[in-house]
Amino acid sequence: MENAKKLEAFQAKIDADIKIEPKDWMPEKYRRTLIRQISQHAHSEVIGMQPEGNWLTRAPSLRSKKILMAKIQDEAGHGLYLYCAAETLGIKREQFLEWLHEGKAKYSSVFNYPTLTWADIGAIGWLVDGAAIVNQVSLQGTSYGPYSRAMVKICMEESFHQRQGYEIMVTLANGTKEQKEMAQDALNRWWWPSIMMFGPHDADSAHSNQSLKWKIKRESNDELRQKFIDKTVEQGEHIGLSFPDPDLKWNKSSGHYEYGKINWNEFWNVVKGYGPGNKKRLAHHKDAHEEGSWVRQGAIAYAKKKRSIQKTA
Ligand code: FAQ
Repeated sequence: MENAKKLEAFQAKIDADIKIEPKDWMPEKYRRTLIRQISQHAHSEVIGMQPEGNWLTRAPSLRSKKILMAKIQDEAGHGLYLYCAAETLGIKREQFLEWLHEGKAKYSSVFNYPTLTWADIGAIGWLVDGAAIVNQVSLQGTSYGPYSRAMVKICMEESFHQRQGYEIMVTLANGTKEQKEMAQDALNRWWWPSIMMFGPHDADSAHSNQSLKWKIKRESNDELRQKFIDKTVEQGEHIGLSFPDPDLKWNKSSGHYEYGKINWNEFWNVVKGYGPGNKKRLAHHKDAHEEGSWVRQGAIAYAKKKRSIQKTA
């Protein structure tokens, strides 16, 4: 009875758009859903540095190298905000990493694809960050306070990322025949994985109904996917690129683009760990974590020392 009353009050708060804060009462399933989603989001930001990091030493100019380096550092920062937001739900960061390394936690499917040419860096910024922004702008309105506030800061940086990617695509599309072909090839390979980022269709989405009711998610997977497609197709066509979907067409009466069938077998295969880069991405993360242990030990020792000096001062 007590619990039913608490649940009712909780839902009333959500319905009134009042943010839920870490010390507020929340249903255990709400807490678990947030832990899953926010930590997976954080892992995506961190693992997402790998495909781009692959091109840091081969960026075609000092300018493009500086911009890419700044962008990748931003992604690390996003991961850290998100781990902090997830930690407010009572789980330690070490646990999140353990779940990731054991394959119990996911990260976005899109980061399991390889970056074969410099144009892929353009395609990631334009498409992957473009898709991420659509999702994250929506998540600014999520009901959990720390997640919502992290999203506000992240979105400001993410729009710069999308522009740096599009700028690379514009330059290549207006360059030599070979450069334009490179841009087209990158779009061909990244278009479908970017669309898949939004997750399964609404009818097959296990968590959407409850997450929408609790306003953890503010729009459904399909609504967000459609928004992304509607705004991105024009950008591609504007620079003379074509999309690898023969069924993509503008529907005047709905005011949206129609698109072809998504290959869900490919999506689930990647999600389950059998994509082109899953093993490599995870192995690299484990190695980097191991190699960085001396930094963590040093930081902890420094913090302890500082605390003890402050106590005695
Ligand atoms: N990849 O019931 P739903 C970025 C899983 S950040 C892998 O619809 P939900 C920045 C899902 O976890 C990109 N797994 O799930 C950047 C669930 O499995 P589970 C990351 C996926 O949570 C750019 C199952 O399928 N953004 O890119 C995927 O309600 C460039 C059923 O699905 C976020 O994480 C997928 N794509 O909706 C960084 C945004 N989709 O957990 C570097 C926050 C679904 O029960 C470079 N997350 N699954 O085992 C969300 O908005 C949601 O979690 C969704 C999925 C929309 C991803």
